[in-house]
Amino acid sequence: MSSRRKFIIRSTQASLGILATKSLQGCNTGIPLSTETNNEIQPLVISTWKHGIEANDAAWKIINAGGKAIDAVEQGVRIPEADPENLSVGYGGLPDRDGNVTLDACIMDADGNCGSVCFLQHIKHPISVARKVMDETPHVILSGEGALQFALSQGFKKENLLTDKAKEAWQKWKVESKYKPIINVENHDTIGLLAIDKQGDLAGACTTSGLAYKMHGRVGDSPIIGAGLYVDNEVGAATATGMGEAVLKTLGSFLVVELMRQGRTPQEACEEAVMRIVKKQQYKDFQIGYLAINKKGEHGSYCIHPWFNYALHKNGENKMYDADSFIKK
Ligand code: SD4
Repeated sequence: MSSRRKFIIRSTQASLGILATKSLQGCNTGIPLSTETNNEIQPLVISTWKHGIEANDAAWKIINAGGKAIDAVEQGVRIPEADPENLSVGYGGLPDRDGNVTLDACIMDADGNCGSVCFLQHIKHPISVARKVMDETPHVILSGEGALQFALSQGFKKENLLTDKAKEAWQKWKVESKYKPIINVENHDTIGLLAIDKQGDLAGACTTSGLAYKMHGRVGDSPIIGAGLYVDNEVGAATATGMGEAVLKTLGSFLVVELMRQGRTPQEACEEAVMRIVKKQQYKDFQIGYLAINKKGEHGSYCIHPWFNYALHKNGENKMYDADSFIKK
């Protein structure tokens, strides 16, 4: 058996182990809170995948203290960005096929301001560079070398982001060099985090090392406003995870928010956005997961394949939930 294949199997087993542990810890299924209605402001934090629990905690500290959603989302996603064990975000992210860790991130606030960096190397916290793009420049997106130069000019430190663990995984991949994204495993763990603060304002952040072993220079959906993330303070917010190309082709997060504007619930909007992909693309080969919230504090989630999960911090609890899926378990 090839070492790449062994790696995939090991990854799958590890992930199943995580899922088993999660269900023992009381991971909830379905979308129990998504149909509730409430006229009062419901502060909340919601984010993709299991690393969302710690990210939500950091974001919630700010929300709970009366802080702004935009600060909460930035601080929240910095937690997985700094975690060397996390193979898909920031420091420790799996590299492209040439061994370079290249990062994508974006952030958006309640006033429609946004900032983004893509194809950024050597900076541990791309989300904070994206925030600086938003706050300190007249632009929305900076990329590659220009984004790096900007980050350095803002006092960010140049670092080696390729950890031994990620390097080892890449070296195993190189034995076969087959580009085949594995659903829910290895390639899919972007963090997208959405928040409502006590003033009722929304914000979102999305950050990733992108698809593992991608072509050098590839940019996914995560740093593209409207694709990986969108926030409209009158309506709601959405974020995406999974195969970025499919989200880019449908401008998924913008679509979800626009569907909510037309009266869909967050759940209905996420389902429709997934259906747009399912109808036209080879959906069996990849995963897409959407998360959405509206102004009322209702949320929704939907994915193509089972096992996309998310963390929701609301009403004093921070818990994992499994999203409903187009393909059933
Ligand atoms: C990308 N959407 O670069 C990202 C990858 C991802 O969970 O979300 N992984 O295509």
